[in-house]
Amino acid sequence: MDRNAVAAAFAALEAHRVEIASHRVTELFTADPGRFEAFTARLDDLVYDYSKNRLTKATLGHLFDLARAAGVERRRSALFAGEKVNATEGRPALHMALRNFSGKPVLVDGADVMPDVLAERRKVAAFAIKVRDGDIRGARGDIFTDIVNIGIGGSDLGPAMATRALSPYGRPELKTHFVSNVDGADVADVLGGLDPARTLVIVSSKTFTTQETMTNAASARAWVASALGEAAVGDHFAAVSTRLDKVAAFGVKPDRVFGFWDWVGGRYSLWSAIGLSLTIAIGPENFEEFLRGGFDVDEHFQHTPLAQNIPVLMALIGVWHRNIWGFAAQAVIPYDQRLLRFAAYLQQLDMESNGKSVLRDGTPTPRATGPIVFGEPGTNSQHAFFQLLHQGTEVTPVDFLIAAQPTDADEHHHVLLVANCLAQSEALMRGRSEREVREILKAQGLSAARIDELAPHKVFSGDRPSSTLLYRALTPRALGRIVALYEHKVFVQSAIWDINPFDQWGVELGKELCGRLGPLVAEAGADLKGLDGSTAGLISTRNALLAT
Ligand code: G6Q
Repeated sequence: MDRNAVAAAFAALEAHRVEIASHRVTELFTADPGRFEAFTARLDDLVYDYSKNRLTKATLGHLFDLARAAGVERRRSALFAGEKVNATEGRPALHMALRNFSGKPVLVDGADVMPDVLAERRKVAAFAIKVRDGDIRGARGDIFTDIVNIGIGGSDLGPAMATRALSPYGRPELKTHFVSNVDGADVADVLGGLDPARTLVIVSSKTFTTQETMTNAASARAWVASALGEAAVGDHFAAVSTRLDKVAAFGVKPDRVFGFWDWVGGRYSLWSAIGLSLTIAIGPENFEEFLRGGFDVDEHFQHTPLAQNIPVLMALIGVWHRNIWGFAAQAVIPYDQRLLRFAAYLQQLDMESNGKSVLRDGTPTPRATGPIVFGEPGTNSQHAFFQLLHQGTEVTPVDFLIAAQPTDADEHHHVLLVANCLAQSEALMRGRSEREVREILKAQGLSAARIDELAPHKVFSGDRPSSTLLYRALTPRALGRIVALYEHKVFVQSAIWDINPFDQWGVELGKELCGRLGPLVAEAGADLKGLDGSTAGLISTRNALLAT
């Protein structure tokens, strides 16, 4: 990366912002009838419309200069070549190998990982088919009706998000549940409604040491053992991990242990055996379609020129908003109830990857990095936080996601859903001027005094940026594409900001302090000396509450 060239590209963008700040996006549409075509990019039936953002061809020119100065293409080559791009952990980030259908090898330390990847995928598929067909059953011979995935973070969010998203591809007689929180209410609420004789528990943990997962797995193990006997445990558990030694110690049968590799980061592991619960839910063929969607995007990302490259465009527009306009947050609003967990999934992908304050060389970042990501499906979010998006003092760019057609849902509902989605992005862009408000109120017959009173409250500034991802339907392949688009978007932004998106040291301190506080919380008379006043005070107060 040429830091001077990057600084110069940022300076050029700053100057350019001043030039275009006076143009409203609606004026840009009036001036250019071809704006929609010019500012959309396509990947098969998926369309990325970024025309409602305040930008022009000149803006894109400056952004591509920035991408080149930051060496985005070189970083992309390093990523796909298996270089140790995760330097602080000394690892490559090769989740793309898990969805590689090119037939070409993927090398890690000079060895092709594809034979192992394909063998593990076959093993997962065979196990999933046997569970779905009732060839693998519980200890008493019952067909499994419920699958419980126990995991957290990357070992939970991806499978939970995708299983919900692709529920029409599942079978009603086979339900999937997710337990993640160390809060005992989570495991109790899920297991409370299930019959242990018909339940298969999958313990998903890359490290097989994570406190939450190990605690929940032990509770689930005790639940099975107390209902069916200790000897039944092996028939009701499977595990996914990179630490096969630790899994064996837990007592899972060796042929029910599925592995992956340390070059797959937790938040990128949905494509690996961590997708076991999803594979059982939707079947191996649909899971492969999901993988193919990811591969479509890997090919697109590697071989499409920057100007039509969707993850590159998503990333650059994000940088334009974050660094040049200073917008601190990014909303993601799927108009799809089955993408209920998508924002949570994306929060981890984006905020754990790019929530960093030092460059790859350990020096402080000169500019803002990852935004705060949040969201909820539309239309529900319209009735909750959209007020702030339309009239609040913070401008928050929005990504809308919408399918052209419903999957297994009513057509009439879907027309209303699409209309709502488009109405919101239109409203954010157009706004409503005071003059328009006054005309409307006058036409309604309001008095001049009442119009004066109400008008300021009904004004919308407009020019609030949004992009829309439109795809034919939320199929496994479409979901694979959407997930991989965001993965590469986050990667491109990390390249521009020169940060390591593949580590997550920020989650370690709390874990370490929890290890120290655990015994102090557990033991009523523990010596609290050395703790800060608040922490010690809260422990003592809790003890007092427990004693009364
Ligand atoms: C993801 C993170 C983190 C991880 C969880 C679970 O990138 O590494 O969210 O997935 O902490 O870890 P285990 O899979 O090791 O239990």
